[in-house]
Amino acid sequence: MNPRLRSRVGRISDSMTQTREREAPEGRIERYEPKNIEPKWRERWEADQIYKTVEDPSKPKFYCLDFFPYPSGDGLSVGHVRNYVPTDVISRFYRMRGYSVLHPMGWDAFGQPAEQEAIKTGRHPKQMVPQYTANYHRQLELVGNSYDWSREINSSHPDYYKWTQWFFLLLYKRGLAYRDNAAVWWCPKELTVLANEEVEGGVCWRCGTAVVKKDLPQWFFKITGYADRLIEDLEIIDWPERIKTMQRNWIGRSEGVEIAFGLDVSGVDEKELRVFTTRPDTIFGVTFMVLAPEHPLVSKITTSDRKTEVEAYVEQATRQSEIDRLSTEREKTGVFTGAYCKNLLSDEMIPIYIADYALATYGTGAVMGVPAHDQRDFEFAQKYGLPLKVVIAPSGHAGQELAEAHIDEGTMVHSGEFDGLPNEAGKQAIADALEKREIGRRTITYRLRDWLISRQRYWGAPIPVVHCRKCGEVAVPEDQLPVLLPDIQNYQPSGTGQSPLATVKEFVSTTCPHCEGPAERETDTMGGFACSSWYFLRFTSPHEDSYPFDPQAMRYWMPVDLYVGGAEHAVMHLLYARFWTKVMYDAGVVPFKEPFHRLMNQGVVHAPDGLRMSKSRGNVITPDSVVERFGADALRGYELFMAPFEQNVSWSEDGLRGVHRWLNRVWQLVLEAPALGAPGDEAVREMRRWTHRTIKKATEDLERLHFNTMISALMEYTNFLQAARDAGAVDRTTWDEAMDSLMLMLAPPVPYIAEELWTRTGRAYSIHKESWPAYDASLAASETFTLVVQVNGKLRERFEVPVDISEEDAKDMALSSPKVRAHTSGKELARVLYVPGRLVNIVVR
Ligand code: ANZ
Ligand code: ZN
Repeated sequence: MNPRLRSRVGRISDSMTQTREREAPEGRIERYEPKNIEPKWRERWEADQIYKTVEDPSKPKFYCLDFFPYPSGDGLSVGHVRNYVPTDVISRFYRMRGYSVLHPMGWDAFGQPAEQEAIKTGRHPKQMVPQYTANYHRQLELVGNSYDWSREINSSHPDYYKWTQWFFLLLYKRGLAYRDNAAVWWCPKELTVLANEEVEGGVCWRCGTAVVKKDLPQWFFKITGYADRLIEDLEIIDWPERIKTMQRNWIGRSEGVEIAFGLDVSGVDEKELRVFTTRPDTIFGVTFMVLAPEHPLVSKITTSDRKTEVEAYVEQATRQSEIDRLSTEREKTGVFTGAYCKNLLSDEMIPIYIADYALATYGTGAVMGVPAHDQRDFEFAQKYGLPLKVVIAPSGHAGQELAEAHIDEGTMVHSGEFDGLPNEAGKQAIADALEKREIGRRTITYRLRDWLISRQRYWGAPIPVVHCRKCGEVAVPEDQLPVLLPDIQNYQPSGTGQSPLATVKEFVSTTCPHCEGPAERETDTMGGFACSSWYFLRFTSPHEDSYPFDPQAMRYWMPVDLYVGGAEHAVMHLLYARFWTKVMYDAGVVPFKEPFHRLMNQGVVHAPDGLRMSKSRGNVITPDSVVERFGADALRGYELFMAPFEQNVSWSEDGLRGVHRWLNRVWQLVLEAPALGAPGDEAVREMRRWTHRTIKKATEDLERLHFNTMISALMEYTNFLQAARDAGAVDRTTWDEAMDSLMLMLAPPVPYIAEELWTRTGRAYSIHKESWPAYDASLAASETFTLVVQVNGKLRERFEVPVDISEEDAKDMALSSPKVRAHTSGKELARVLYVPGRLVNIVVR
């Protein structure tokens, strides 16, 4: 909790103690008892279907979506609730403001996590999944979330995965799904393919056997074909900068040059060795060459006296994981092949080494070693006694001994005709020279690899392809979908590296859709990330059965306006879904390029001890236990109040109790009629000002997803009303206005108590069908000033803000304004300065 909030809570709980002492003896009013009201409303709302989606084309729409969960056997913790309650509050808020709101829920039920858990607990996933989803459903209803359950979807149902297969075919037809051999980890003892995560330090995590890389046919989606657009379109979406950066780095676009070095080894056909470099300006500083151990030239060029050593090195290197090999911490190792190549610009002969820090799958699999200007090369050269040649002079320090590589800018030296050029210009000059002599060409490489989608596993959507002896690979025609996942008892991985489906004769043998001759079905299934790459479309019309979605409904609802989930999905799901959407856009299936307009990552809730909640630590807090003791509203209120939405926080029982006490006070305040009379003008004005200011604050806070400050504003408002009531007479109109406003503002965050108080005070069921209260700007803005926002000295935005606005709020408002974001997004924030009472000055680079 930030210090500012803590001091507010301090004030609030002080006044709470006083109030409690005063109220205790009265006893006229029934106690606030969540257990007596929450189940009742839950049933009533459900029976009346008050949250059913209304698709009204005359209204603006708001599509508010949570990452659809994989329902695990442990059920939801209060950490998950931190994701689902805020989106529920937003959905309720937009509904009250007259929007058509789509707020659905469904289950990411296919894939490895479910299958793994089924194996562990000795059940069949088909029986296990419905139990788990039922429990999630129950818990989400318990906390009072307003989903339209008639739109519930489940990715493991045939009426869903039929369309996952349909999208596979769409990619296939567009040349974006293909089958190719890929090197995968293989355990020679268990005879099974292992995922990257299942290999630790070169051995199988289960049996400890040294693993090997094996070439097996696998299915891929060609996401690399979309690399540039996946980077470019980050500019048009409102996502956390952190996630955008992770995606950019994951795609890893590098502009550089591919350079040929001359090769003249007797008996070897290849006459050149190509490297990829982003630093052509350092070419005169090359003192060795490094090939990846898997490079196809290794076995050809190695001289006979080096063979034994080289083979031994290759053997152990291929067992290391890519992550280990790339680690900068690790000591560099390698071995000399005995062969040389020629630097065609300097005519020098360069010794060729192999080393595991060169990756076979990046660039050309070969690196030109420039120890003076690259740190990895520097360490390698130190270890193997290779010479250093400085070719970029650090300004003023030419010729000095280097303690580490000089990777920064400088002037070119010892580089022939290029001497004296600043190295940035030198990059271009050398690239030009290489291109002119046809020994190099400018090129772009990416870190991103094609998306490996096939799993030799049971619990997934079968890949809709058959293999025909005559026609080869044939796609299953759309009208034959779904390819049903057969019911089998032995669904465990087979140990042969093939999917368990391969043992099911009735499944495998089929006829070719093309020639009608005998054919065999593909037995691989799709990994779960295929299912989650389009589910947001399905929610727009989940019962449509002639197409993945109803195009009209899709056009009305999409794109998703607010998407909320954990940051751990930054480069998998969030990249895959963007890729599929672009493919759909190109195919004319959807009219937009990006599926999720705005993305937010909720903060993590840690256990009270500050550690991650986990079953093994036994520190998981469930919503069930909290609701049982304090009610769902206290749980919701506390989840919203505990910290800014995107900030991590530790669970605190005291914090929860504080919110519970506040709800008690609200209960008393609303139900205990004040002494009515004729107060003075000033008192009436003061109360109305508080009412309208609070509505304004709550409205703006919800628009900006500042749930914690919204709750604290409602707490302060409660304090004020209590004090005003206790101080003397209140007139009926002003009090009713205050009560209406208070309850209506409580409806999104704490829906049960809001409904109970609303109906108890004679207002008409249901408060959740009412409109959000409007505020009178002149009353609300009585004590405000115009806050000006500048970006790099230019005026970009103005706001009317309260005179006592905090520095933090002023900066937040400035930075979250769309007009300001248009000038800051994609750039680095160098400075944000607040001049109280005047302006926020933002400097970006
Ligand atoms: C010479 C050089 C000199 C390099 C220098 C850097 C600095 P990014 O920016 O990530 O794309 N490289 C090329 N292929 C590689 C491979 N298969 N495995 C490991 N490293 C490889 O990195 C590009 C740089 O990574 C390339 O530029 C190359 O080293 C190295 F002062 O070439 B450089
Ligand atoms: Zn055929």
